[in-house]
Amino acid sequence: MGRSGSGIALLGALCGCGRIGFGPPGGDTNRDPDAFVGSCVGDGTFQPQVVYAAGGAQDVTVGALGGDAAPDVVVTDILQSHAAVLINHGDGTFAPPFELTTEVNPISIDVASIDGDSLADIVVANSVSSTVSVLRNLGGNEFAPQVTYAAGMRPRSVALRDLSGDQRPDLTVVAYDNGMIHTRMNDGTGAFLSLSSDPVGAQPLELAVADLDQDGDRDIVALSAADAFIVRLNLGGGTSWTSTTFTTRSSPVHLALGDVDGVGGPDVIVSLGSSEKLAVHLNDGSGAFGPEVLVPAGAGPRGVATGDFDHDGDLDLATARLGNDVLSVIENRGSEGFAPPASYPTDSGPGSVVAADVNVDGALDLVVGNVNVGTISVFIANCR
Ligand SMILES: [Ca+2]
Ligand SMILES: [Ca+2]
Ligand SMILES: [Ca+2]
Ligand SMILES: [Ca+2]
Repeated sequence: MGRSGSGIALLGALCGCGRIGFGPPGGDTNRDPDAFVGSCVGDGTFQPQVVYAAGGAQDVTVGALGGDAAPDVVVTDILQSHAAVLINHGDGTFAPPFELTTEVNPISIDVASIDGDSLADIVVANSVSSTVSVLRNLGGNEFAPQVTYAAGMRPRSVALRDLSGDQRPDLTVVAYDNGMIHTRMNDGTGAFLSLSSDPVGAQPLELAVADLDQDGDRDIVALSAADAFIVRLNLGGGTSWTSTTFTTRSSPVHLALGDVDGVGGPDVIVSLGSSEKLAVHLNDGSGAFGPEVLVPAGAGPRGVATGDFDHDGDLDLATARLGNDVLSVIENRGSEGFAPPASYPTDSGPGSVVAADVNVDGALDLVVGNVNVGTISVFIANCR
């Protein structure tokens, strides 16, 4: 990785917010670089990809599906209408996938335990069917047949996160065709209640959930194809919300949240599909976001992940670059801004990326979904 290259100190110039660059999170013990449990201190670089056939890879995520600490991988196959699970052997290598039937055009996936046990369950948004499939994990790599719920017109992105505060994850989708956000609350047993609906801007592409105003409950960001993102602040209980629209640059395609400057809570990171940039919008601490700071990423960025890959206490960025068949890792250099991207070859058509410590050695690894060929690329972190 080009640690000796010139940093890109552009935040002060473009953001106008009075900071020179992305500073380290001073005093933030939650991100203490010594707070890992394994023996590996990542150096910010990665081994070459290890490719696994997955049957499809429209979207990829990770979760504790197998009951141990090693994250397993779940993908959706948008053409064959199934999800597929790749169980981690425990060392960051993966068993062949097994398939779980969904409805038509599963486009987005998330995992969490919906019923309070230790096994993560799966939810999938089915675009053409306009439903969400819930796939309950029975243990032993067995899943119950899908239970489906109506989910608006062409749901595009799904999240499984607690919004009400009862520690049971609730179901939220954004529906592309009619610009709505829909939520179904978890009844406490893993079943979902009636559909609530609110406008969320034209052609919503993706949603992400985090506590944006740092008041203890989870809020929502929805990315709109109309060059904007919509911030919905939870006023309590997940039933009453404020909604504010922020403008970003053209051709937004994917969204991530992460506190890249170490202050003010989670910031918004948007990948700009037809440019060579990521747009970072800093959170002022109240869930309001500043103008974009453009971070060079290389051509055609799609999915974005955040993580402290070099263990220096700040969040770095990774993006799957669909047109170039590479994963780019972008080091956060604190007050010097972001380093030029370091790129690693993937399989054909990388569209999504997720960070997780798949070999359980203490350093975050990266898993990329390659949509053209239905494979995943696993990048194991190098240790210092
Ligand atoms: Ca909140
Ligand atoms: Ca921040
Ligand atoms: Ca870092
Ligand atoms: Ca690792």
